Amino acid sequence: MINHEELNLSNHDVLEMYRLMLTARRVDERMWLLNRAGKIPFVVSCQGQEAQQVGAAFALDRNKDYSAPYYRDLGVVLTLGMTVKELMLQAYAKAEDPNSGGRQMPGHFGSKRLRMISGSSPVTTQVPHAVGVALACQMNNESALSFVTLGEGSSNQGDFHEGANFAAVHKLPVIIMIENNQYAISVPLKKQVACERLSDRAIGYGMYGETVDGNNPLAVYKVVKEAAERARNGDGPSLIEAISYRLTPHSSDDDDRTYRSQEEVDEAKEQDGLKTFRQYLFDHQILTEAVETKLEDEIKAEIDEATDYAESAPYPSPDTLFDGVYQ
Ligand SMILES: Cc1ncc(C[n+]2csc(CCOP(=O)(O)OP(=O)(O)O)c2C)c(N)n1
Ligand SMILES: [Mg+2]
Repeated sequence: MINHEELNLSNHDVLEMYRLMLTARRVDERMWLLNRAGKIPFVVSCQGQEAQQVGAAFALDRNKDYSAPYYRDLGVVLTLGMTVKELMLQAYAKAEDPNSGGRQMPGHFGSKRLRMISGSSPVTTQVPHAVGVALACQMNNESALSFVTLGEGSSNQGDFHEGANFAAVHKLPVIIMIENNQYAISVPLKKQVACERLSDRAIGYGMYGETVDGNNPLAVYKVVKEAAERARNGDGPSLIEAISYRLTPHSSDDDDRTYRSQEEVDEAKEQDGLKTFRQYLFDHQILTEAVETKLEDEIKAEIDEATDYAESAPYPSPDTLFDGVYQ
């Protein structure tokens, strides 16, 4: 594995990366429990994708860049500053949910405070939106960039092509990251695309493209950091493909046993970035059993508190039903 010191990341930085990855995983696991207990309506998981999400978001300027995350991006939004309490308020669809006041489905992130633009359910619509934000950055001479993610299946839709083409023509400061988790619901990668690497599509648009191991947060950090430098230097957009594997069913309403084998999932679990990065940190004596126990305890306490808070928080009042809706 690439060494964090070569990337100018301190021991503290990589432990923080791991804390964010672990928090995303534990929040996700709690949401499944709450869903199966009938307390929250829906879960769409980040499990298996935390490494690429945290690695990428860690490479952004968290004080000025804009983002348009997609529904699995728990790791991205936590890294950018969304709190566990805010995520639980969203999962319970409570009035205080800052993403949409309890109106959107879970996983539709948005935060004015964090410069995160609100997403829609039709997949890939966030790409032209993020490209528009990058155009605004360019027109306003801002040094900020725009970061957008999507699934590999969604990269076959027209919105992706239109956004990518426009971004390359105008050399816009945008990073488009495809989170290739090898499935689009029940459709495996080989039935989605014929090209070898999704980043090869960058050639057709005239932009930089690179494929990276999405299970390795340091490798993803490196390519996103370089893409951010290109964007800020006026060298235009980048298309990054981060490869990992979706460890859970598509959502809490899906049964993946109908289209893939348990052996395949078990094999992918061996490559899980959370597991391999944990080992990396142990090998470098950054993580010890004592540090890990403390980390797990702190995360559990934070999730418990957020769950209790969200569970007892009020739902939006029916009087506000038409707020924010064009009539
Ligand atoms: C335009 C549109 N078509 C179909 C859907 C239904 N849908 C939701 S997620 C999804 C699969 C997307 O797969 P992928 O892009 O690989 O992302 P993943 O869920 O694997 O992260 C589909 C077809 C949708 N939300 N929007
Ligand atoms: Mg996918």
